Amino acid sequence: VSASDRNSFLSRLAEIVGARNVVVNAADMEPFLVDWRKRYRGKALAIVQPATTQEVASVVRACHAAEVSVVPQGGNTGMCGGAIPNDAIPSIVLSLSRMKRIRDVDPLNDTITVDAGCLLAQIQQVAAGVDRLFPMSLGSEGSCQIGGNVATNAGGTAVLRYGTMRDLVLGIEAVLPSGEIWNGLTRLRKDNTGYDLRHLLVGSEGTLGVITGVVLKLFPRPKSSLTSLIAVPSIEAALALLTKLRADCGERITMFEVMSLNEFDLVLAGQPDLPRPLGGDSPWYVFLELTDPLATANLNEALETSLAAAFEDGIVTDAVTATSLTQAENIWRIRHGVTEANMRAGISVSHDTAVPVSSVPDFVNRVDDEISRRFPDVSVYYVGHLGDGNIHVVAIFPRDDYADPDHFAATLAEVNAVVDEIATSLGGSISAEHGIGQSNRRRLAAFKEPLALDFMRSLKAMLDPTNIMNPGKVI
Ligand code: FAD
Ligand code: LAC
Ligand code: ZN
Repeated sequence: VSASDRNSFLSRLAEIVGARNVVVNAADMEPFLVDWRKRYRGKALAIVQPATTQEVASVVRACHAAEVSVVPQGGNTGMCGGAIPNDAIPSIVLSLSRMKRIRDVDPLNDTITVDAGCLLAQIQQVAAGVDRLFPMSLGSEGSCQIGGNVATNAGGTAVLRYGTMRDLVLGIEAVLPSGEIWNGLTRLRKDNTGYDLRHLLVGSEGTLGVITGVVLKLFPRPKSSLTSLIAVPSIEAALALLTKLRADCGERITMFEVMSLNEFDLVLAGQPDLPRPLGGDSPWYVFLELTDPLATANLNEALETSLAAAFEDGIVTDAVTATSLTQAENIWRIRHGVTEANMRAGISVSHDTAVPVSSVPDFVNRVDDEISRRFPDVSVYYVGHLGDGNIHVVAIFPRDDYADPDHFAATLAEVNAVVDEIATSLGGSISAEHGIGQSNRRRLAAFKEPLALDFMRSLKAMLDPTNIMNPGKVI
């Protein structure tokens, strides 16, 4: 872009959103141009921060006219570099962070309608304020945005009971690559009027449009809840426990997360203020939450009965149930401390595999065997959402051994291939909840059915013929 074209483009943007909302200064742009793990760094002509859907539409049209691509960005907490420009063509980062209005709360319809830039935690709080629950729960909830959650079809710890983001969205408003505003903000629970554009936008990672508003489902707020940390001797035992608790407690199980001992130790080593809730070492731990809408539900008794039988069967060796909110929070802090702990431990690469729940033990055992045999200096840790069959294999490469970027990249590709091939042989997916972004494009091309890839490309070409929306991501 010539300097004069660039200047007239930037003035046009300033006319639309106001000069102070077009950031061009390098230092101010910096936080928007690098992902939080510092894996990806990009360039942009500007960071543009519109305040309304109309402004987003005008910005997209201006980008069209100037042949500049649009990279939507929410809280920049994504795992795959999707919100960072990849420099192939001149880009702007379109940040939704000024769009934080709660548009409507309807407790009778059990819905909330919000701007896409609302923080996830903000929506949880507004829902609680009308005695409802918005159940999406992520370690990043204080900084990720609901638009980002929809664009990545986020998962998290409550999927077992409430589903992924896709299951929680009733309506979407979006600015399409053409600059047109699609008003799909329906508050309906049933609507069979043809193809559903909403489901195309969920998980599209900014490649099919800018999500500007969403309608979300609300649920009854649990009045009883219980958190327990349970020691189990193996991943097989963890699965047997899940099966037993499902039979005994049904839908009261809201979270059932697993962690290997080495990951548990790693988190606690980095947070000396956190108490170790159980003495001794166990190969695996289960993080359990039970909830019930009844204030009088006796969750403790239900769990004790189940656990007593599980002890007898040898699938549980120890357990502690939180007796205070602080104790419960401290248990969950261990679960949510994983990502930080991994970053401290070395060059960490977190896989995001899904396999059928029944195949999780097979998956874990095969990955363990293959990686320890072929890459003895790479340590493997596990954490994940067992109830969803979604296990994060965390491979940590010692910084000293992998200081050479080419050596790291080559070994990483081999480790990825091991994990992906085992997953695929079990009918699994290479990305359960984090998405594709920049990181996983090659892996997607290698493991997705060619017909499905062709279909995705055709859809993209139809909605975005000039490829201005987040190019170089997903496909
Ligand atoms: P960003 O990172 O800003 O963007 C992500 C992608 O969405 C990009 O491709 C971007 O272009 C696109 N996008 C963002 N906003 C819009 C929009 N309005 N319209 C169109 N496209 C848009 N993820 C999970 O699924 N489960 C977890 O358990 C989980 N735990 C995490 C824990 C921690 C500590 C951290 C840091 C992250 C975790 N994540 C998890 C990943 C991340 O928080 C989610 O992917 C989240 O949904 C991203 O939201 P964001 O607003 O930060 O999006
Ligand atoms: C988790 C994120 C990394 O489950 O998805 O902790
Ligand atoms: Zn996860």
